[in-house]
Amino acid sequence: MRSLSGLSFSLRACILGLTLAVWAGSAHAMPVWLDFEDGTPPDPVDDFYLASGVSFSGAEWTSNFGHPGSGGALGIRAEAGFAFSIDDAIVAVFQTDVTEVRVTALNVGEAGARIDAYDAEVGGNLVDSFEVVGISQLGTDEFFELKVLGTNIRRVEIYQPLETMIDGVWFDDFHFTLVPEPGTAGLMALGLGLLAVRRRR
Ligand SMILES: [Ca+2]
Ligand SMILES: [Ca+2]
Repeated sequence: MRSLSGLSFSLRACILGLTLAVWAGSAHAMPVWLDFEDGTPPDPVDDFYLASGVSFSGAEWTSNFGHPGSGGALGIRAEAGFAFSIDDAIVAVFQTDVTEVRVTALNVGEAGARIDAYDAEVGGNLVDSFEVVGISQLGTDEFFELKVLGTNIRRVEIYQPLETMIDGVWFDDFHFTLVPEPGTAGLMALGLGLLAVRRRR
């Protein structure tokens, strides 16, 4: 087998670039955590976290009222109110693909709480879903972490799957893991590879 030093400069640069591209794609998945402590109830969340890679619709800030499961003073709820259906779901659209989404659901009772993950900003295929139902009617102080996994999640919808008039829920601590755009990561890695080869000459 030929040694690496026997290969041409451009081939070495190419190998290094490809190696770095693989490394960048696997190692640079970026976890993001929104604690919702930086808003004002009852403002809509909308594009407040766009710089973090996500935009919301149908969501507004709420007090956590000190309930167990709270991460700090504030969380989010549906703009339709604490009790809401899929028609008024909280929708989060990600700027790039994400691999994992987690959110804490507070005071989950008989109407439950559910998260659906899709592979497109609108429509698309259902990638994963997670549903919980509380033990008591109102679910006071019952909280759960909802979690969905996939390779290409672009949107999640969060709602109460079972309709009742009085059991409300709200949410806190929204986590997701961003996957870097392959094009960007690959170009960056190729650039780094060429720089590394130049420095070695
Ligand atoms: Ca919080
Ligand atoms: Ca409830």
